[in-house]
Amino acid sequence: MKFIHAADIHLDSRVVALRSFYAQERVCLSKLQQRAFTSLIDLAIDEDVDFMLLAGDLFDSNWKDYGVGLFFIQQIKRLKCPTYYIRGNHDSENRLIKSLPYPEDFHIFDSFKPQTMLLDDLKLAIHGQSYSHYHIEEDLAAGYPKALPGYFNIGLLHTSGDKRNGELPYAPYDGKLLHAKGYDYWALGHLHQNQILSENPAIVYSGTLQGRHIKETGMKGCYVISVDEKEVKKIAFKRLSCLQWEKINIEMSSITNESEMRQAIISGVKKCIDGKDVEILIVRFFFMGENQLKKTISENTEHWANAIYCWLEEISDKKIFIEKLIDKSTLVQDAQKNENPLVEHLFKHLEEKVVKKSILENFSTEYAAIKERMPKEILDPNSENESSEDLQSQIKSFLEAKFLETL
Ligand SMILES: [Mn+2]
Repeated sequence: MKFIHAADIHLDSRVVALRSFYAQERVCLSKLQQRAFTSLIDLAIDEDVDFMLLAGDLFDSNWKDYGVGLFFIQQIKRLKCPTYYIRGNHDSENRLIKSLPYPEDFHIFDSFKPQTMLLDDLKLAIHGQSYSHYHIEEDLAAGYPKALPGYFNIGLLHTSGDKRNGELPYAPYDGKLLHAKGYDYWALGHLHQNQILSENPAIVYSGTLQGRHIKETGMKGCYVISVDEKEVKKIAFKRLSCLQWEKINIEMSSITNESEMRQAIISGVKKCIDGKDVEILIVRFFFMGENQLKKTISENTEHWANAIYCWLEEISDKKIFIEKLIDKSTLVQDAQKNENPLVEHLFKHLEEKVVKKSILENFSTEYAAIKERMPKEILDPNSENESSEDLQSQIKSFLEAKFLETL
């Protein structure tokens, strides 16, 4: 017997994460989500699995139109095997208002009590419970029945993890109790990173099919599980993502010119793509350590971003995008200047993620010029706008020079 365990597909999520400022071409991430799902169905057909499990968050929220539902049904109908699905927090019963008639072989678990579905010819029992609403704080697994003797028992569960790891918001389970149920395989959903928590019984998070933002780095996909004589023989990870998010650190202490920067960038990117079948790579670069260059990276982000695009053209025909450049390096001369306690005090305020209006206004002429070019949300101290960090760093360098002149 062979089956697929997938979860957290978030099929309808509108993913716009790339800043068009840098990118020469925009990537339509939602189309790529659909491609990853098509690959999942292709895999199920190629592997000739007996059934497929979807452990929640198949959809991100109520569909904005029926397009995503029709796409899903068209794909799921290609399968020659049944699919078993529990709703998670994102696609809980009260959140998905729109619906379509699903194929007969697509089975959804109840949300008001645990339910067991049997496939007698495979001697298979699947236990599960859907989410009725977004926040389920109770331990759903505690209510699941004991393993059915003589059957291969699977628990389908959408959960943020083991209670013993602290306060967890979504149906946390008790690890001991999970073992005590006597199941053979626990198919978990909710965490987007694939991981095998235990082998006997198998307790497994499949992760998402494809990362949607920079917090979801690395390869994503699903597991194909082979069972023989009611025993799990193999849990094989299959990559399904066509795009990959990565974070790359560039150590600035050994870079003294552009050519060395080029080498560092190229070798960092090569490590991410060499030997991997990545079609699209989206990178966030972090510049760390002591900056030997005359200027900070953030003083000339546009130049560096475009220089990186030129270097990447040389090494790969893959599509590589810069998600963001984050400068955490310190200029060597900065370190000397900062010995002045007054300057240090000023910088401390600026680094507090809030542009202190009162301080800035002491430099009213210079500040007025910057302010003109500043997006409104940056000036709002409650804003969480991501570009504010870059901008603050630019302001910091500019003010540093001006401030030292006045001493
Ligand atoms: Mn979830």
